[in-house]
Amino acid sequence: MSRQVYINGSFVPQEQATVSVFDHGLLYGDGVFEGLRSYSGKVFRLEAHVRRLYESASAISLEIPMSQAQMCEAIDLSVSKNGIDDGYIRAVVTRGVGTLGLDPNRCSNPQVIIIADTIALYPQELYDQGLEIITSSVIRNHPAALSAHIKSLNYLNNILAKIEGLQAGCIEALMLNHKGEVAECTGDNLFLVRDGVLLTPPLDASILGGITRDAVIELARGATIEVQETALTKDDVYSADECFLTGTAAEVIPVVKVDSRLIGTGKPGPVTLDLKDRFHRLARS
Ligand code: PXG
Repeated sequence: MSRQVYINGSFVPQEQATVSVFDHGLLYGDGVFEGLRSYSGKVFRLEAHVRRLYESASAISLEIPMSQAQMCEAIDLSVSKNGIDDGYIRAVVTRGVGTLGLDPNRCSNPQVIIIADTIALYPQELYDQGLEIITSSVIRNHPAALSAHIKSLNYLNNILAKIEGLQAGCIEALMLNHKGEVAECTGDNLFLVRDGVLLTPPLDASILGGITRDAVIELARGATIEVQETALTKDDVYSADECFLTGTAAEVIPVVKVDSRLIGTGKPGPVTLDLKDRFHRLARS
């Protein structure tokens, strides 16, 4: 189905929604993005996603030529115009057209693009039985090279880890940071359960501060589950009672095997299933 794509203030059929080959988003991955989700036509935590988009842009000195409120409106409008109920929305801001050189100051017209589409969900079986993942040999970018907090159009760090995961037959792969600590997966944050306590790497462990991660931490605390944001090692993962991932597309998904080792009983655990249900209800409330 042809979508109406928002591009720089207008909606155009997707076939006409194009960017220049001189756009630095294409030439250098110079830009930022967000992936959002709508449930029954309402975007989940829209303001938080838009805030993160603007923070990413600010971190790369990219000025988005509209306010956060206008961006929220444009995202809502993209969902309603396309008649999307349960969908996935991609908001992209590129540096715009420049020269064949790096200088971002030669780019003057950031491109603001919003695509609202249906969502391709992971098969139900993976939620029921849990995922198997591997640890990738590709570490997360050093924070002094490219902060994991910036959701930039350059996702090669994650894509290289994803390729390694896929080659091993896994749809997700765990990435460590430059200190050898657990960071996150290629497009999802990671949680463990140990002795009834929920553990997840802190924001300074080279992770993206996931919106789903925030929601799950709030839900756990609301359910009087203790949460600790703390540095974790691969051994903490292997010896955990439970493990799960969080992300906009995946929501909460159990992990039952890491690097061929069974986690806990090898079946999704009770805390994971409880939080998965709580998140499912929150997102659809
Ligand atoms: N870490 C990384 C590196 C991410 O890209 C998350 C964690 C989870 O964050 P949220 O805010 O979604 O809870 C992400 C975001 C995809 C896809 O198509 C997924 C993300 C980004 C881009 C594409 O699966 N996940």
